[in-house]
Amino acid sequence: MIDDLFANDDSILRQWQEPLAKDAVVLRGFAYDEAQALLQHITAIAEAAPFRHFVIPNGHTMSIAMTNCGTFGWTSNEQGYRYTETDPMSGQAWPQIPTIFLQIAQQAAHRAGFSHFIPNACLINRYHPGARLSLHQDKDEMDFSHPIVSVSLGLPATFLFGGLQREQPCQRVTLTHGDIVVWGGDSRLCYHGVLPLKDGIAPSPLQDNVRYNLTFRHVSRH
Ligand code: MD3
Ligand code: FE
Repeated sequence: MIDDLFANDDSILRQWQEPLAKDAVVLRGFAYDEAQALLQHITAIAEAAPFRHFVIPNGHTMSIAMTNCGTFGWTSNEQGYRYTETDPMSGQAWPQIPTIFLQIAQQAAHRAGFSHFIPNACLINRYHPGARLSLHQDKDEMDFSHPIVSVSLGLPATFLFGGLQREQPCQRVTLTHGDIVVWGGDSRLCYHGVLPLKDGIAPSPLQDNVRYNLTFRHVSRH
């Protein structure tokens, strides 16, 4: 009997939830089975819209590399940050969000209690060892009623999750291959960041010391 119940699918044993704060939850292992397909799509997206290191308004160049898919893509230069409908490198529209990306984002949002999440932007961050993301808020989407769904792939990272003010203390959360985090409601404008990536050997089929993070967003037309 027990054997029958678990014969064909033990994903229930590899997936659990960790509440982080009000309206924020880690869905451990939730994208693990789809990880290879997601990585193949990232490779294809990067062929059309290559990863690049943006310059930010203080003149520094980001240590993480980024690209996007969706109607809107996040971009930066010395003038400021903004979402654009075309890749400034090519002048072309960003690649479409693959169906499997949309399905995973929607399903994760649903599990976290956000029932009608339809992202129109997917920012893809690439971290090599030493790359980091300093403490910030995500405010460029304009409408904060939609959650953000994040998918981690490859090497693990230490994620910092703070409060609504920069000075508030941060929780440290390790995000590993296949983990999803959903942030909405009261957590949507919390400060957050990523510590410098430690060196390591990423899981197969990533033959590289790399971490990818997908963030699904709903951007309102400005
Ligand atoms: C908490 N990326 O792209 S994802 C970003 O791992 C970003 O690459 C990080 O922060 C990364 O903006 C963290 C998790 C995340 C994303 C958005 C949030 C956490 C968030 C918005 C509000 C609160
Ligand atoms: Fe962020």
